[in-house]
Amino acid sequence: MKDKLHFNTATIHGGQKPDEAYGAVMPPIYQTSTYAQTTPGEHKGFEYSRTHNPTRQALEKSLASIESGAFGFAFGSGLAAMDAVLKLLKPGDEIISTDDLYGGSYRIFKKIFEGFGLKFHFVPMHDTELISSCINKKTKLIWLETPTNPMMNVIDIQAVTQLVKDKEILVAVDNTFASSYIQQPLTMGADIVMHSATKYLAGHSDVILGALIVNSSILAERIGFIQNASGAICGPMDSFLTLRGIKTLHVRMQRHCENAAMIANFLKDHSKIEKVYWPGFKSHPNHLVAKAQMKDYGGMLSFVTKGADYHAAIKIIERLKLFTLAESLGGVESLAGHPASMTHASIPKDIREKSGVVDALIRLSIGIEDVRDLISDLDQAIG
Ligand code: P1T
Repeated sequence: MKDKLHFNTATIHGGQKPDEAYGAVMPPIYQTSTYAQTTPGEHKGFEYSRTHNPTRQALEKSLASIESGAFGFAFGSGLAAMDAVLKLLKPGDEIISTDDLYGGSYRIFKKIFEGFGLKFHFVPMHDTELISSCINKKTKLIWLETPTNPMMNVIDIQAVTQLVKDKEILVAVDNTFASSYIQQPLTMGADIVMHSATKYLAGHSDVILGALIVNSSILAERIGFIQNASGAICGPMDSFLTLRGIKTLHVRMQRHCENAAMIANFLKDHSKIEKVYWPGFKSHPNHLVAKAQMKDYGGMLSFVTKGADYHAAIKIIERLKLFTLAESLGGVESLAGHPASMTHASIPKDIREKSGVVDALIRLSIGIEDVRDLISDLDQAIG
């Protein structure tokens, strides 16, 4: 058998083996904080669950496998995973980040780590010259989200990694919106992949969890140290749920993508809709990059109503019946969100509007229901 599994096999078997105690096919939920030692330092490889836990370890091996990486780390949330990446840096270091990103990511950058002496530059990353113009000797990290939340901009990962190839600058990719099914940034030269596994990886809106995946053993050692020293780990039950979610990632993603494509086209042709943001359209400014870099175009899209009318947008959201108005994304059920007042409210209005997050913008996370029911719900809500 080949060493490297195809993706649809890696989701189910990658890094997994039946449990050694009783042969359980799914790793048991090892709900324990500590492990018996026969004499100090003599044990079965586990001492304390902040450091290692067998259920979390099974998930971490799965994460590494589906991202084509060597080492996976699981955290209590996507933001806890980001926090660990930022702790690789020191005061005075500079970070270049995409200007269109999850509001909570912007908040941890500006409201937490800026206070510890890190400096952030936010730039639209489709323009590599703009990125270059921000690079200096203090630059230590490039943070990119692609597709971006919520404007669905697509950033050329390889172009960014090429830009810093000979420099000591880490490239980290937040792969939450695409999921490992659609793209694997480590294969494009990125150093770190981050996930809010809360979303597509877990896939059922029942867990909050974050992930980091890397190839370098030096980086893995540093991240492992931070994970244990700062302690923002996830529990065994959440590890189990995420592992179970990953096993169906490929089949769920196929349906998310199919449904989103049909809904994007339905909205594009609708007389009351001004603009639809979805990278599968030939007219999308980054369509060619998306086509080359992504296996499919994902399950997320955003749109604005004609005349960019805030009240019309809110009415649509309130009239939706199948789509639930809620934060988050990537679960089997369809959700609608109002980024300006919900997920991106922590970004000052003038800054978020510059990247397109206007008050009339609606974001949809397309689930895996029958697309005919989703379209009819949108149709009645738009009116
Ligand atoms: O919620 P948490 O697991 O901590 O993940 C944070 C996060 C990081 N990166 C991206 C791209 C995200 O979308 C998120 C969380 N986003 C939402 C809750 C949302 O509705 O957009």
